[in-house]
Amino acid sequence: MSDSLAIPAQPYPFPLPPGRTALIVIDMQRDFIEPGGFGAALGNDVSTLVPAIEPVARLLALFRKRGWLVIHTRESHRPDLSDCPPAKRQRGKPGLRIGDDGPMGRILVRGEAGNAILPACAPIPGEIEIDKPGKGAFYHTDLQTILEARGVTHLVFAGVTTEVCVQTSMREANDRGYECLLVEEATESYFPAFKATTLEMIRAQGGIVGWTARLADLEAALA
Ligand code: C5J
Repeated sequence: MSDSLAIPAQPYPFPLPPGRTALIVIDMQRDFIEPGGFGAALGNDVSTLVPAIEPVARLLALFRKRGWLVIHTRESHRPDLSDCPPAKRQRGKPGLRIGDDGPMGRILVRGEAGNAILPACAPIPGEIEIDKPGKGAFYHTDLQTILEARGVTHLVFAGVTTEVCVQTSMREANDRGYECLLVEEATESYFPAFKATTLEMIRAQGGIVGWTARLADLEAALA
């Protein structure tokens, strides 16, 4: 692809075509990153996700500066929970289940305070916001229609958590023919070992799911 930039990445440089690349930021929500949300209700130490905030904000600045497409997702359910299968609501033994009242409103429900994206990573006018009832960004959403309408072929991924919603979305995108790059510092997991393993899984076997790159390398390539 002659008009593409070569981004230093693993397992080999990622070809980034400027007019056809979008940033997709997965679930940088209070429900996952702040105490009192869904992540904490599941017994996780939510502070493990905090290191992703600043790199995600830098990535947003990078794409905004160039006027490139930015998409944000939120894992969320309708207030009547009609899009939340019982298998999802009842899984595990959380302190609070999806739909229960928590300190930031109803857990993982659309429009509640806890469901919002953190101010540091919040969408600005013109950016696309996708509410998704599943882990994957394509499941029961119009993401693919939006990408096709814009002629997007390459996706740069960031967000939380690495091995759940980020990896699921990246695999969905890979199966749909998108070239996918995950920015290493701009994603975190409640389990550091899961993050490390997910990065390895993505880029193993010649990039079976996609590529991973350091934020500084992407910033330098786009400078
Ligand atoms: C989880 C997510 N971990 N956004 N959601 O349940 O990764």
